[in-house]
Parts: sequence; C-alpha cells; structure tokens
Amino acid sequence: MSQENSPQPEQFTSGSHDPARRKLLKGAVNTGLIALGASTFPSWMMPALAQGEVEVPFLDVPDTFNPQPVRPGATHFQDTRRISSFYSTNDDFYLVQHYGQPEVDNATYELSVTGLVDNPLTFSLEQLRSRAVIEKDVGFECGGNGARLFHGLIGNATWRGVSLRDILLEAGVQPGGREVVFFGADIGEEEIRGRKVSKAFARSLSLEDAMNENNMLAFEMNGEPLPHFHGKPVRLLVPGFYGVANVKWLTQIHIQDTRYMGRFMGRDYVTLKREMVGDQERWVENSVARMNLKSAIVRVTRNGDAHKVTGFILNDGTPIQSVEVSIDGGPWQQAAIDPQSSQFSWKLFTFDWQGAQPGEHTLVSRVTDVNGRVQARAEDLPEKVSFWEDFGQFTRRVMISA
Ligand SMILES: Nc1nc2c(c(=O)[nH]1)N[C@H]1C(S)=C(S)[C@@H](COP(=O)(O)O)O[C@H]1N2
Ligand SMILES: [Mo]
Repeated sequence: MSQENSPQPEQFTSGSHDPARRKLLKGAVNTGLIALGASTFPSWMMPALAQGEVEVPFLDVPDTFNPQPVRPGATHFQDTRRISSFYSTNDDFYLVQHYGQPEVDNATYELSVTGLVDNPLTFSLEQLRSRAVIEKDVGFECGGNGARLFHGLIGNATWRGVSLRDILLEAGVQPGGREVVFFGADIGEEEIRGRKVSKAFARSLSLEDAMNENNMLAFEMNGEPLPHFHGKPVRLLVPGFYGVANVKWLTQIHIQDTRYMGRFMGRDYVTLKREMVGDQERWVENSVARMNLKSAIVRVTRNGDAHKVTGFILNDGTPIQSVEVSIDGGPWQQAAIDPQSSQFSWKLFTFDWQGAQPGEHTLVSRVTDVNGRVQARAEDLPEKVSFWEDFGQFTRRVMISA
C-alpha cells in the first residue's frame, strides 16, 4: 500500500496537494462491511441508526481510511459517515493546532487588550465570566478540510462567551486603528529567511470584521468549560469564517494601523488560484477567511427498501435557499434541511432516495443561497494549486446490495 493511500492528517499543512490524493482515492474500492456505529445522540432527525437501519458503504472510501480517537497533540477528524446529530460532541469535534496544545492555568489566565486603544485592558477569567453572556450555535471547518478526509475536519457546537465588540468598545479603538490581531498562548519556532524565531499562533481581522456583533470570546462549549484541546480557557469565535480564524488559548488582542502578516495570514492558509482581475487573467493569492458556500453528502443508510442520504451545508451565514441531490447524473431533487439549523450552525440535510436499485450509484449534492449563488462543480471553479478552500461539489459512490 502506498503511504498516500492512507490519509495523514498530521501532515495536511505540509503542502500536500489535492490532485495526487484524489487520483488514489478514485480507484479505491471498499469491499469490507462497515462496522455499525454504537453512538446514540439525541437528535431531531436521526438516531445514529434506527431499528433495522444499516449504513450503506461508500465505494470511494478506501479500506485504509482509518479515523482515530482523539490523541493529545494530534489532529483529529470526524468519521463523517457517522455524523448523526446536530451537535458534535466535544470529543468528536475536529482538532487542529500547529504548535501543540498549551496548558493555560485558569487561576493565572490573563487576556490583555493593547495597541491603539484609549484604555488598555486586562481581564482575568473571572472578570470575563462576569460580563453579559452571549450564546450561539456555530459550526465550522478547517480551511484545509477536503475530499481526502471526506470532509472530517468539521464540527458544530453551541458556545457561550462574551461579545468581542463590547470589549473593543470598552477599550476605545483610536482613529487609525485598522487591524485587530489575536494571539494564542501557543508558541512555535519558525525559520523565516534563514533565521529561527519564536512566534505565537496569531490571526487578524480588519477592524470592521472584528466589530461584527456575532464575534465571541468563548469559554463554554456544549455546556462545558472550553476543553483544553479546543483552547481552554478562552478562544475567539468568528462565525462564518474558516476554523483558522478562531484563535484558541487566546491571551492578547492588539490593535494596530497596519496589516498583520504572520504565517497563518500570509504564508499558510493562503489559496492560490487563477482568475480574472478586471479584464486580465492573473494568479491571485487570498488569505483564507469567510467560508465558501459548500455542501457534501456524508452518510447513506438503508432501512428495508428505504434509503436516506445525509449531508451538511456550511457557508458564511448567508441564508440558504435550497440544497439538492442528484443520483447517477439525474435531475436535481430537493433535500430537507434540519429545522434546528441557525445562521452560523452547520445545516444537516436529508434526502429520501426512492426506488434505489441494487448496484453501484453516484450521488452528489449542491447548495444554493438566497443570493442565487450555486455551489459549483469542482471542475468549474477557478484553477487552484493549493488545497485550501475545497468547496466544489463532492461526488460519492455507493453500492446498493440486492
Ligand atoms: N492558538 C491557536 N489557535 C488556533 C490554531 C492553532 O494552531 N493555535 N489552529 C486554528 C485552526 S487552523 C483551526 S482549523 C481551528 C480548529 O479549532 P478546533 O481544534 O477547536 O476544532 O483552530 C484555529 N485556532
Ligand atoms: Mo485549520
């Protein structure tokens, strides 16, 4: 077995490109039976498996695909074939961290607000917790999520915390403050132009984006104190943005008058694609920011003769018009969106597949938002050489047994 046949999520930021991996996945056939999930989460639409219900195997998932339980320091991705509830559990919600998982002590934790502000501020955890609390369902995926992990770098949770906007208003951003930088407690050694330097994980937002009332400094996830791996005790949440914006182990917010250029703004999480700039075709880089309009089918189950297709939608919070499924290249048919969905949650959808015949089939979904934007086929998107922002239509192959 070639090493590339088995996805290595730890290495997904090291510059692997989609095309090679995709080629390998295409040829793979899963002949084994899929073990039936034992999890039973309360859910609007789907107990993990209802009585008599079985998973239908995907032919596009190779036998070597082997999702692991959470391990300290490691990337974790969900087995999306088992997504069966609106909220991901804190353990199954994916994990990505580039400089390990620092231990931050709640008792000595401090968040500082510095730079171009009238009132520099510091908060203890207790002081943050005593502010007005906001609560929101927010789902997101890593900007590097994609087909090779069957879109497993994903999760949806209910979060509680305080308003970032209120804190910035209290600090009083001075005229000229343009950029808000968020630093984590995790520090890595980076070699930049031949020099080794210690750098904290950091991301920035324009002042306008930072002032959005949806942004939260979160200290609770699904009713529990924010778990260590997800950024204990406080993380930033920017609803509608890719995961990289949601700085974990947050310790400093700094307002400055220039662009912030760090590895995770300017070198990694940078998409390079070919597109029209005015009337010129150019190669263009962009820093991964708002989530693109995306849907994917992740699960197919069978109960007697009835087949159910399940998938998810993620985007920047623009309301969704519809999500549709096409079987074997046939007409687009409407799927049903989970009514628990809210603006920034993921949106699970289900489709009742009538009259599925024994044999091999292809299934694909596409989502449309209220502005008429339609999820494109991957081959219709601009040519792209980086694997960031994988949001084209995702065709699945299944085998229906007689
Ligand atoms: N401090 C810090 N925050 C971070 C990261 C990191 O490495 N360090 N990784 C980012 C990336 S790339 C992603 S996708 C999300 C993942 O959040 P999760 O592990 O809670 O799912 O955290 C973001 N916040
Ligand atoms: Mo990420």
